[in-house]
Amino acid sequence: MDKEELARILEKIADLLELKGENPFKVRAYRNAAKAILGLEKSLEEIIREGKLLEIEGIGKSLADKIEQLASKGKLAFYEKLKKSLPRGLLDLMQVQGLGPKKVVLLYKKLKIQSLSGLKKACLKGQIAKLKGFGEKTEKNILDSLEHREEYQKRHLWWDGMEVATEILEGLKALKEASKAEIAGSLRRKMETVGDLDFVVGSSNPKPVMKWFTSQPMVEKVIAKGETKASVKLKGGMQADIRIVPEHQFGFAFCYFTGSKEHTVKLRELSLKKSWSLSEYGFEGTKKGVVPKAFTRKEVSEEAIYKSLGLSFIPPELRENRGEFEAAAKSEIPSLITDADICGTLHNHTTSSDGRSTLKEMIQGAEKLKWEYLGISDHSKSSFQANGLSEERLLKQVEEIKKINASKEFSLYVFAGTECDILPNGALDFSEKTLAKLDYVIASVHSSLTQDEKTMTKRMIKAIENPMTTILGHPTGRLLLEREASKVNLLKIIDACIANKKIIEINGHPKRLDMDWRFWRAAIEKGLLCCINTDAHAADQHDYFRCGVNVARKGWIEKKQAINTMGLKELQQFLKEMR
Ligand code: DGT
Ligand code: CA
Ligand code: CA
Ligand code: ZN
Repeated sequence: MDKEELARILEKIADLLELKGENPFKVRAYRNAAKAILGLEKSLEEIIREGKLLEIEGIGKSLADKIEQLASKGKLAFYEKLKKSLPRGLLDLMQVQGLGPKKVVLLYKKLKIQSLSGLKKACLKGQIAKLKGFGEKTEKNILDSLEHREEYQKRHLWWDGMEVATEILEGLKALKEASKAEIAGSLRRKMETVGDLDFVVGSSNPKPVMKWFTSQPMVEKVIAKGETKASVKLKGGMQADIRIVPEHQFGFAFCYFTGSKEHTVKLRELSLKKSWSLSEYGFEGTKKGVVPKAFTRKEVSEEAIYKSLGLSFIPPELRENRGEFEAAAKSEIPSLITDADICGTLHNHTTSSDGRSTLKEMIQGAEKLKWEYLGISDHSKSSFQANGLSEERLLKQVEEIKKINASKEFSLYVFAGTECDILPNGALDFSEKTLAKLDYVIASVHSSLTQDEKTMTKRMIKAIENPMTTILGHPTGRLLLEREASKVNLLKIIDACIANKKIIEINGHPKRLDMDWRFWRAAIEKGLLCCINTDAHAADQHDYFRCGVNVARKGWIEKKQAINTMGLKELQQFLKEMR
């Protein structure tokens, strides 16, 4: 068992104990243990062997024994018994936003609700609103939350999809019968979430390719299988589609299955203007038009397809029918930012707040990417759930960073910053005097996320107008497939940032991708700059910058529009001028 799995079980035990109304200290001990174990660098075996469990606050002999049993046997009688003592669905109910253990127990006792479907039925009948302590607003929120959950379950984060798809792609590429194999669909377009994974293969011998795809170890069930197309359900719940085409049709199929649907519909319209009919197989002549020889029976690249329609190449990220055709017709497709343009990131946490890697580990992780700098931005004091830093601890960290820079121990430079809470009234969590001692300030909302749009917008604009603010962090607070965005007028926020010469972050954490790519093109045209960050909470999360770059590319952003493409000297000067 690995640490993550163990921590998950400990959290479940805590949930169950809470449902049973157990002593809060006991419940907290399990939650603390889960968090503490995740935070330790060593493997679970080492932690146990070295007796580190007992050093964790709140872990006594009996809890340590249970953890050891779980770790060694993968099972725990206490946990099995606990699970059996309560209806299974109650834990699911705990996942619904706004339902804590007390409310879940009440719903069970009063209305015998013990499943998500039961909860939905009761909402639709208006039974929840009538319960004491619930009311109509709560009922509406529960119903919304249930509906979102259903939507969330149909999709996956791009990062997770990519991890699975990369493995499958490697398998396909290794087949000698597959002369070409690529990832298509929303994954290739770098959408923030994906419904399924799409593969296109060029092959003159599809049979063995199909056989491998439908019987690879990751497949749980074959949903559909023909000679050239198939759909499978993978272990872990994702679905994957494959299309195998003759090699010379690969370019057309690749383009068609990359989509988006809106984009390919427009491509087809443009083809018809030339009197050609476009499909996944190629151009076909119509009554009025004949397809030039160059497009038949010979391999045609995507570039050539766009060129034949009078368009410059459209990068997959822009294929959403949101102005890319007009730009491509005028050869005005921007040269989009790339991973290689990034010189460092500024939104990073350490063990001083809720990160899992120490300051030095975070730096070492960033060095592997050959960055020139890294900015540290731990949480501020009001984020007590994230162990936010007091003024005193923050200033100590600033000193530590100064020492590290002076020591030349690392090849990259460390900026001292903070992720400062924007309090419910729009004030920042630290005084101006304290903030002035930092290289930069990321201002973010972490509390009162459900304020109404007007209040939230005003609150954030106040923070943007604060002269100490440098960057606005994750503007909507959304957690993809988990929590909806806060209500905020982003157009007003963008204008306020431009007027006050402030930066908006592209938070590249796979769950956030906030501000959303759909807002960036217009914002950039008005003069807004972005900073591509990762919100890394561990040294192995620096790689999330790739997700941030995805968002930037989907937002038509070029290198010069992201401040962290500047070299060290230039960025130092830039940040100084912003203070
Ligand atoms: P997803 O899976 O919901 O994240 O989104 P996509 O874009 O990957 O959609 P998917 O997997 O249904 O299909 C992949 C691509 O295949 C899609 O982007 C465009 C093309 N495609 C699929 N169905 C149609 C269709 O009915 N008409 C057209 N024009 N293209 C289609
Ligand atoms: Ca798809
Ligand atoms: Ca598909
Ligand atoms: Zn944050």
